[in-house]
Amino acid sequence: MSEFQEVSKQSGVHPKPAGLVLQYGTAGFRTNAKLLDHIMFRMGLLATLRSKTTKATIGVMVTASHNPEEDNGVKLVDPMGEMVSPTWEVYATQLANAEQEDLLAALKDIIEKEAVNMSQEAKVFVGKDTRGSSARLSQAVLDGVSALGGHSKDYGLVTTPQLHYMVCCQNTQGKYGEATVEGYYKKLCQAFIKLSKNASNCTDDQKHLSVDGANGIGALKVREMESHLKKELHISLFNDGSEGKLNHQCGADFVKVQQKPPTGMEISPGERCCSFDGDADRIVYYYSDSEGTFHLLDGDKVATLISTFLKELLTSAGLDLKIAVVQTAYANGSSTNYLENTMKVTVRCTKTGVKHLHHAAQEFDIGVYFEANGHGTVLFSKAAEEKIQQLAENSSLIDEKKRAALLLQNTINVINQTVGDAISDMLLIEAILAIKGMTIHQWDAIYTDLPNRQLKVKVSDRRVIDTTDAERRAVSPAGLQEAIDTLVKKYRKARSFVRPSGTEDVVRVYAEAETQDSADDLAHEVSLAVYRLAGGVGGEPKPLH
Ligand code: 16G
Ligand code: MG
Repeated sequence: MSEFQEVSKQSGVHPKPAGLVLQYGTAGFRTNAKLLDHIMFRMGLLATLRSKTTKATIGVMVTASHNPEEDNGVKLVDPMGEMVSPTWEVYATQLANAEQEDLLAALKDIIEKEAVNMSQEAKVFVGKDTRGSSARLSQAVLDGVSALGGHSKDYGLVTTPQLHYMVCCQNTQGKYGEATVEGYYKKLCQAFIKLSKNASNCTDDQKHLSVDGANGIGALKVREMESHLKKELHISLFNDGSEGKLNHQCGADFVKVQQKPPTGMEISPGERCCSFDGDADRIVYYYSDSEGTFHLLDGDKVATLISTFLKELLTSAGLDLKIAVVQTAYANGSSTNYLENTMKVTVRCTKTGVKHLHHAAQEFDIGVYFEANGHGTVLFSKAAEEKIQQLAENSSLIDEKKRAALLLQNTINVINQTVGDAISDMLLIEAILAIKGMTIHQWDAIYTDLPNRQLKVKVSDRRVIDTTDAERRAVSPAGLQEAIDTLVKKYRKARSFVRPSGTEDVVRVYAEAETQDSADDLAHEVSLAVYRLAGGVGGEPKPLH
């Protein structure tokens, strides 16, 4: 068949370094950009096959998110804008690791297993971030698509969530919106402006936000969007990529992990600030108080703000819809406690990784999901959307109900339901704060985070650690969970867990407790237990203080 000849020929232009083995990890392939050319070409092939089997458009995003500039990576997007299904993650790994001479066999194996109809048309949307290597690598993806006779559309520079959005719009025949970047801005900004009109007495101060663009794609796109905001939000953009290096000492991951402001940003006391990550699918907020102390508002605080807002609206609208918040083990214990005991909403805990949260959130009428690191969104079931829609269109309603229904309707429109989206989350958070007339300090004061600490431990094989109960308990190696339980008992309000990282060759340790010293000590002691029981390498982990 000629398409296989074409694949053979083209794959010679994108050869695999012999012996190199890479895994489709938690969020796709990610490593040094120099090692990725063949991966990109092959993901172009795979996306084409996926498109043929689903008879829908598939997305391929070239990005390494919050990783350093030198790295790159690729994420596949399924028809409804969600992450690619687990079976196809396995195919991705197989195809990526087939040696050059075995590529056609690996490809044919997938075609056979999935009974792919090769005469079916295929369409693939491709996007890329601002990394120096992204242009070359996204060309390799396009080459892969064309080698198998697929059609592609190159969106060029877009955020990851924008590409997810385009794929969903395309496959729902425009019901979700128009599959253009312009259409994305229009939909989100119109909804944001309608929401903002509900804010009474909003001062210019309240409308101001400082954004750290991580020197990446998010910065470009915020600039592009600004005119659509019609001055309802005044953004000061920092780390816009004009000078600094991508993700270097800035961005959501840096701010969350280091618990300090990014470099390159001026912060006055009480001023609202936020940071995006390198592909703009995460957001965290922060401010510094009058004493200069830094305060971080992470994904847990965002989930609390959004779910409180939605719950109040449901009550005002008289709608009986079940709302839940989905978190991971990393969620601060205070947030879970507040949500369950004060807010009285259902809280679910899943394994780390967006796809797990996303799936759990789909089980509810309204599922708010956020990882503590700032990745998250809100999902509305079809039935919930319809109920809200009906209510918003009902002209006989009294004022309060009508207002609540309209607010819910515009919330649905401002949210990117395909995946966590820093730009969309930012607009929703800004609208909620404006409507509630809330300062960032008041938002922060909803509950107080328990002090916490994260550490990493190097072990010879991190797979010896196996966990259960959404990664909250270790089942192997023997004795580790017992050791953790004993250590946790020494401290007040303490909790700790360990899990093998899905993106780095390390074991991660999390601890929280009543005081920072206790959290630090507990994290250190647990990391020593991991080192001892799970085959630590490279010298014992050092205490932090
Ligand atoms: C990836 C995940 C993120 C998760 C992180 C955990 C997506 C889009 N991203 O970045 O959700 O928090 O991995 O990393 O799923 P770890 O396994 O190294 O701790
Ligand atoms: Mg990201």
